[in-house]
Amino acid sequence: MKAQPIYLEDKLREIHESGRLAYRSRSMPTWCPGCGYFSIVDGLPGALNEAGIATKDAVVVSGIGCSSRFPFFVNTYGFHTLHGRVLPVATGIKTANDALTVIAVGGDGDGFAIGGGHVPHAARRNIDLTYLLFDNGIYGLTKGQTSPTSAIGFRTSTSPYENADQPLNPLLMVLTYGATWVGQAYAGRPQQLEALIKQAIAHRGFSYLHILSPCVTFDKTDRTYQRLGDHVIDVPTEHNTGDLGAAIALAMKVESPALGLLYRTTRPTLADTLDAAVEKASSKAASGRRRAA
Ligand SMILES: Cc1ncc(C[n+]2csc(CCOP(=O)(O)OP(=O)(O)O)c2C)c(N)n1
Ligand code: SF4
Ligand SMILES: [Mg+2]
Repeated sequence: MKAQPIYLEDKLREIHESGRLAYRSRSMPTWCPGCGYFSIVDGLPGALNEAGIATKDAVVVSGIGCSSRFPFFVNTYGFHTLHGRVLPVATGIKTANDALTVIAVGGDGDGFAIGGGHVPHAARRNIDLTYLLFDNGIYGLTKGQTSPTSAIGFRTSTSPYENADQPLNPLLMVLTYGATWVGQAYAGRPQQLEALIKQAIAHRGFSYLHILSPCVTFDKTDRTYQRLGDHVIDVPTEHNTGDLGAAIALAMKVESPALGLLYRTTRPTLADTLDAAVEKASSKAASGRRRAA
């Protein structure tokens, strides 16, 4: 079949008419040209637009890192917090106003080094948040040190003789922590990434999307587009997304990262648990008043 030409004017008209630009702020991203994060800053507006979530009803919360500059570049409410503290702040926002769509974003360092102690609790309490984890396997903002997800053998300024530390497996961790929606995407596959962000947001409960993303400035050897592109696979069609054991087995295949939805289940959220506690306390107080009368 003959390839059809794509005209810039048509593409621009299509983008303007889609409505997704309403979710982009006037601040242009300050990331290095080619950084994987550009796919995510395009994907989240597309997903929010498709889902019909108004900009005033969404809050994007971040920690500190190149990834955590994200709230500046989207036209929603935003909160650029402290390094590693994205989840506690996001939890507070969601608990104060359950009507908001709260999206937590940040890097592998932010989420699994300094902030690593918060992830299990957000997952086990099933807080109705979406956590987009931008995993470039490096500390980008501070100019290229090893992170908890850096590969063995990776050379950086802090591992000049090759990194010898076993990397964490965040997917495996969140699955065992009790996350109720777990998926993986790759910045080099922007359409799939956008569709997965949309699904993650639609899930009621703690949804975790692990996004593999190259740092083109400080990593010329390991997590490059070339290498990731050669290794990623799709979640097999026969995979049962309700089977935790099967999801764990897939998450352990780190040599060929599986893209798509790994696991989904339903459980009461933190808001449900708090509402039930309020209900119990009110009926106890009412029966106390009846006894006193
Ligand atoms: C309390 C504290 N410790 C350390 C730092 C320095 N610091 C800023 S960002 C960062 C790591 C960023 O890496 P990551 O979260 O993976 O984000 P990326 O830049 O790769 O997107 C560090 C160590 C800081 N800002 N605050
Ligand atoms: S340093 Fe790396 S992670 Fe940071 S903006 Fe540049 S390419 Fe992206
Ligand atoms: Mg990083």
